Amino acid sequence: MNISGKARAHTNIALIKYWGKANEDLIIPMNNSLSVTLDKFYTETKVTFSPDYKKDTLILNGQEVSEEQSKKIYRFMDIVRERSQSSLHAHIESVNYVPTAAGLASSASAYAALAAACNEALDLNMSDKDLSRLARRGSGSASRSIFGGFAEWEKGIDDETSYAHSIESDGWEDDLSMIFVVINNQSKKVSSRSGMSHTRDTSRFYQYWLDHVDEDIASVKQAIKQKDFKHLGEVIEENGLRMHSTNLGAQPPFSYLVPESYEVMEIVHKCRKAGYPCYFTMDAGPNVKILVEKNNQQYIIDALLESFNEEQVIASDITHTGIEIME
Ligand code: 2P0
Repeated sequence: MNISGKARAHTNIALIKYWGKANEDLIIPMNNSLSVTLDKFYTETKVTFSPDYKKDTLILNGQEVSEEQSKKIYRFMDIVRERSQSSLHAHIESVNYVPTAAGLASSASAYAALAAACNEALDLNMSDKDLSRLARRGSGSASRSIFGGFAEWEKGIDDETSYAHSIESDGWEDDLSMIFVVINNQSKKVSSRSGMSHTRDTSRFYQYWLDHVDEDIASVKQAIKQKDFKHLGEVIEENGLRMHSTNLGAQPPFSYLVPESYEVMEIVHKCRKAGYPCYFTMDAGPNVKILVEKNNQQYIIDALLESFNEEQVIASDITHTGIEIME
């Protein structure tokens, strides 16, 4: 007998960043984080369990993934088996819907979709909170992709207490969008997992980061309540830069940002000066994401297109939709 489930999860971008783990095995973060969930980028995953399967297999975008590259997935499936007291292995088919060549595939949508598909297949009847806890075990940021709109991941102190929830926003996200500027660079990538671990362990600026992140979370929540875009933007821009500065304080230091990243930041500053509020944030790579009010979106896009080509500039709405069960 085969049992299967299929789910879709959207990716999310942190406005207040998760950077550093208190527990590497359980993926408990050092600080709370807060994100928006994007309409345009998502993952659809079908999982089928069967006594006929002797191991887990993963097909990603139509291609079988090697055992070497599936280790995180195997570990995650072991957690699912333990949680569901099942010994069945699974065949997983996953498709990432991201613009071609954009390189924006995300472990956040991947593990959120996989957690929800397993929940469906194995009839686990998990609440959103428990789904968030499960998705977190695959990748920390996946805990937030269970929810649409704004979501906060409460760091908690253990597996039980570390999960995300949505933040009431009175539909404000409908007025906002995010513009991605895709910067292709050749430099060797430091994974977010190793980057955050190295920074937590060695950065001279890391304690400063921890000392100020709760204030940032509180400020963002207040800005959402008051629908105060300027306040929101100023806080998220500062928080993102502060995260990147912790990497500069690591020993040895490193940076995800490249000259084109700074070029985009400069364009954002110019747009603001011209009276079009918009604010940037960057993650574990050189791409820049710009939060903007929808009515100003086109102005910012036009400004970016003076320096970047059309494939590099992609706008996405923020979606209300959290995890979706598909069949
Ligand atoms: C975030 N990032 O809050 C931060 C900001 C990147 C920069 O979460 O080790 O793939 O799997 O828990 O979730 C990316 O890290 O890391 C990330 P793991 P994850 O979105």
